[in-house]
Amino acid sequence: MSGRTKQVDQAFALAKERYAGLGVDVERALARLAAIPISLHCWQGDDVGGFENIGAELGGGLAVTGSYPGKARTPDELRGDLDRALSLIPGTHRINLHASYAETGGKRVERDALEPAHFAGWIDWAKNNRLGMDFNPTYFAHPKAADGYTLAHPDPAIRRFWIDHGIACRKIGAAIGEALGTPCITNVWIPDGSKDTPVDRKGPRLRLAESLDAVFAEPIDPARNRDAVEAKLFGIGSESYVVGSHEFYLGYAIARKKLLCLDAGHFHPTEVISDKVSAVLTWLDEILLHVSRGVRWDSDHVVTLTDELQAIAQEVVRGDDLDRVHIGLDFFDASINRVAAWVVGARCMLKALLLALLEPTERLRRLEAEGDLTSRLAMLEELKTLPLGAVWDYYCAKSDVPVGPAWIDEVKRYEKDVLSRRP
Ligand code: RNT
Ligand code: ZN
Repeated sequence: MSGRTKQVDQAFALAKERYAGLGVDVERALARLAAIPISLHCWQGDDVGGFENIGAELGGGLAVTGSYPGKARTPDELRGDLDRALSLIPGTHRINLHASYAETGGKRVERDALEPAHFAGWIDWAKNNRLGMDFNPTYFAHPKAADGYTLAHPDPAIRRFWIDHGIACRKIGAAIGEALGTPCITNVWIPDGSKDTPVDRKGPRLRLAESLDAVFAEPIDPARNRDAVEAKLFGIGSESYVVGSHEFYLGYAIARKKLLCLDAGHFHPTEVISDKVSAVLTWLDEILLHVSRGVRWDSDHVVTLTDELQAIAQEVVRGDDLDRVHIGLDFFDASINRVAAWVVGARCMLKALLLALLEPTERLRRLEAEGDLTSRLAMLEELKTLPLGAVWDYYCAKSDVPVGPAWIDEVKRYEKDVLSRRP
């Protein structure tokens, strides 16, 4: 066990007693935590670049700022960086891949012609590392998306191209799920929208519904692939109107039995997805989360242990919905070490889940039911300073990943030996 010291063990033993005093079974919480996969988004490793080299701007309202050295330039580099990040995150996780990360052996393959074979490198790697994998069609960074419209485009030929891309991606998703023995969540997000006030808000939405129906026409075994749709409030260049808004996709997901993807940055700044989890799960079987951190806007900052992150984890755990909520990360920061960004975000997500799993929820529920709102408030605040850190350290040690800030040294070493040698 890396980093398992007498100090870690002793602190854990004391913490365990402390939690037991509140009726919390720490070992059970850790066993549950170990079973929760976090889907690590490949695009943090190369600033959403992908490997197509078609010279198109990122577009789609996506913007990555910063120029920290060492970004991955090839699939092998990206997988190497992911390997390093995963070695610093306790538990068994998943990788979230975009279609633009296909390996086409130097040949130009159009997005509507992509096949599972173009992802064989990723699938083999995931298999060897016992990772599950999720997938996303890429509806941006492409000449046919340059005017900001894809599945809702007024030109039927452009729509057809993007429908075929969606169809190809679901087949790739199914192949991934089949190969890895765990369903692939294939998430559709499109940038379609308009910078200034449109006259026709209805037409594009009707076209989007029709295009989505065409993408999803072929039934696929949910044991292999499950479809998700991701809404958004606004983007750079789509400030006044987004075709795939929250109401649009919530309705679509319910009507067509799809997963709804809730991205933490895709709502009004005072709106939170933690409150939406139980609301949408009343009507949907499963959802996908894109856990992100907006700062003043949908800025996609690295996820940290904020109140909202804790609230998201609480909602999933308190609702006993861990098997209905798929947790993925979605942020991109090029101003810091990119491997560290993954590790910070994933470790924070796991800490938030552990915090929720260590909560004496039954006791809190009882106080609430009895109308003792004074004790509920007081208890919730007392819980915040319980020895979570001692339990987390022990979990890291037991999972063979560095305890506490020791992982930073590992990333620094990797930066010196590997990342800094990338021109
Ligand atoms: C964009 C969406 C989407 C992307 C990724 C790269 O606003 O959040 O999920 O971040 O597909
Ligand atoms: Zn997202």
